[in-house]
Amino acid sequence: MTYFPNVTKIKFEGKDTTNDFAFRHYNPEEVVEGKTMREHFRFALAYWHTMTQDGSDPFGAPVNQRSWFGETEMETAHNRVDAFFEILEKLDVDYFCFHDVDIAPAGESLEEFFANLDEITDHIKEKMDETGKKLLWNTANMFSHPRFNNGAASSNNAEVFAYAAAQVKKGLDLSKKLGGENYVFWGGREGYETLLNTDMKFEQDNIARLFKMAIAYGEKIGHKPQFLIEPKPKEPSKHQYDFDAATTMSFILKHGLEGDFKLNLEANHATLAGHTFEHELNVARNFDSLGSIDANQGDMLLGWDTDEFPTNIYDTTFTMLEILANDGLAPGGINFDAKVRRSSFAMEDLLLAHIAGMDTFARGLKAAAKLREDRFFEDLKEKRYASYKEGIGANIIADKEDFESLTEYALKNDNPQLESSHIELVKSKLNDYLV
Ligand code: XLS
Ligand code: CA
Ligand code: CA
Repeated sequence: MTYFPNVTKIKFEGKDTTNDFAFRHYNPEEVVEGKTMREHFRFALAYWHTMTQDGSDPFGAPVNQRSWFGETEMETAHNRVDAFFEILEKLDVDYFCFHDVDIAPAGESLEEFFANLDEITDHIKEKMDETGKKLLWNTANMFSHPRFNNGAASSNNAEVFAYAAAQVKKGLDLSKKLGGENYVFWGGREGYETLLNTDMKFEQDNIARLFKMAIAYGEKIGHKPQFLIEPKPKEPSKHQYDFDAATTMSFILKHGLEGDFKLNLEANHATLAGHTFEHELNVARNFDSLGSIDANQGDMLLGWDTDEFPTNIYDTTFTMLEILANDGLAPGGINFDAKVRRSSFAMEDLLLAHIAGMDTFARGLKAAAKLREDRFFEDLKEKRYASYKEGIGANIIADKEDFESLTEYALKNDNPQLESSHIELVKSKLNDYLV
């Protein structure tokens, strides 16, 4: 049984190919800066957008044509596993990510949910052994069910905290079973509606409590994936505690979680927070905490999380510059947290959309590598900060000056001359690298 009978394994054919089911820029074996593209990207597919997203929106019914529905929920869940691994194989993608609820039906009780997860992950494990595909990360969906109305670890209700803990424990057990390399926490409901009834400090301390339990449990079972927190400023909650990279780092440092926890950054979440994605990546890198990324893009004209496939070369170039400067993402990777537009409802759009994303990242990588080879930004920044290379500047960064000595200097040199940035020229020259 195959779900994509008309598509064979997608290969690199170069930019002049007329075959839509081919990579035009992504060549997994091509070496850039000493590593193959496959090693640079560590691409992953998101189970939720690929297998369970149905194309519905707040105004309309499901539209996605999918051929994996069976007679029962469990039959559908098993069919999805087969179809998913076929997609991974055909796209030549090595990794995948999932929420617990994406892969198995919730059933009537937590016990039944866990039993369903065990059965489906047996199937996933078989497929992994057969194909060599790997789990980049899994996570617990602690935001969709009504019980999480007021949060999971940050809920005012202690029974919800216990339920969330049980879900994370199960997630770590499954991570161990499947050899997961990272484990993600995204707190969509970990935030608040109004301070009128909210003890923010209490709620945040409780989130840290749950995270410390996760570290302790990982140590206990001898399986500690890299823990990742995924920031997002809003949606579904109005105020989400993990607003952006900087806010999340202050939480990590305040609670002594550094070392065990890094960041999983998503492009569309960055723009929702009023930042560029490269800003978020740069902040994380400055804390030595860039763990993994969720690749997608938002829409400039829409103020919500549209999770579009990344097709903007400018953005992927800046993303790859940060990733190269980070010396890669491993054990993290690039997860396509992206969904096809509602009008792309055909089965094959799942493949075409990922091809588009992978090709756009390949172009970004090549442009970034060329910019680095030419020292485009290095030379520019070196020149811009040149005043710290000698004289008073060199003394400042060598911590040899103080207020008195600097005042003495300023009194004699009270007319600093600035140089123009020529920023339009820089942007115009940069464009030459992108086409
Ligand atoms: C939602 C988030 C979510 C996380 C995993 O906006 O992107 O999908 O990546 O829970
Ligand atoms: Ca995400
Ligand atoms: Ca998102």
